[in-house]
Amino acid sequence: MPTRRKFLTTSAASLAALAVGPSAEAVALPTRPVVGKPLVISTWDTGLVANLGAWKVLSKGGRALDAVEAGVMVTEAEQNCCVGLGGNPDRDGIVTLDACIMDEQFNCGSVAALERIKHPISVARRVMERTPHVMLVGEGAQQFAVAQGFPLEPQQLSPDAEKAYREWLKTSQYKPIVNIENSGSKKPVGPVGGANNHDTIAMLAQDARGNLSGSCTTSGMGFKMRGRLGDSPLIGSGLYVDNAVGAAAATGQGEDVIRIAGAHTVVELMRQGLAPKAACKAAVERIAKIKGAKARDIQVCFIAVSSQGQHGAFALQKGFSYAVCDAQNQQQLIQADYLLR
Ligand code: SD4
Repeated sequence: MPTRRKFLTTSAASLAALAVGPSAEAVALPTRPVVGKPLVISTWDTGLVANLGAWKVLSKGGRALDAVEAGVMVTEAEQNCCVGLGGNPDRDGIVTLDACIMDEQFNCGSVAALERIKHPISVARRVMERTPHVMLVGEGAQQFAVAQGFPLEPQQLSPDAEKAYREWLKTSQYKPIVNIENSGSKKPVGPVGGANNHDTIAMLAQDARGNLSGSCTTSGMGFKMRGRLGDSPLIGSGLYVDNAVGAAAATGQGEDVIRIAGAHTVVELMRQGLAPKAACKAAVERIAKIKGAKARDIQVCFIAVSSQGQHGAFALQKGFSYAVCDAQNQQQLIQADYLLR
């Protein structure tokens, strides 16, 4: 492990202190390593609690696909979080959600611009498993979700989103904030610091059989144009899994992740022999080169896991953290290395 990385290792007990609402129930991690290599990593500090949801599946020998769905569902259900229906709306005041999921056999599913559904990740999985398609958007995605038995939630903003939207309406300027996730503009959630301000969670898992899967779910950039999609629901941009090579996922300025088909690029770089962190770094460098001086206005971050179970991450700017849970090290929040000094 590079010495520059600062590790924050927390026990399951101290993670209980992070608990917010019913979704953040503490899970006792096994005291002995589980046979094989279960591992889950996810973006930002909210990943710590989400990883526990995934760990419930992985620690019982469950499938990586089930783990990455269960893990991000924890965050989607969080009332006080920007991921899911608690997130910031588009500029018309409507929350629209994007999500995708991919398994170890190149099966994938996605929904985008989905309204009033609490668990877009589960709808994405249904698209994967129960339709001949990969992606459903907007009204069609919602119709499918309802037909599959997902309840329609009320169309209303969370108190925090309502407040943020009213504030935004004063200028109506679309100006994404670098590291909004860690800006502290919302209530701090616990001893790891940071703020409950995430609009996205991406998660990658490897199960005891060595199979990889990934998920990504978001309310997208706050106050975006109506109909705007970012990288998060796009297989190859926000998420990609090739079981023989590795898995990667992105968070940050979606437009710039899309420009380089980010997650797929990271996986292809691993295929060429780069370790996960080096592959993430090379992808970030590609974006920085494209953006030039404007790179300082954005944040882009990648996480990756190789088929051998190594993990790594890299960000354009300081301030990105990712959460890791494995049988050996228990829970860690790792401050990712970054390019712009
Ligand atoms: C998007 N990539 O919609 C998402 C936003 C994000 O941290 O990841 N923010 O562009």
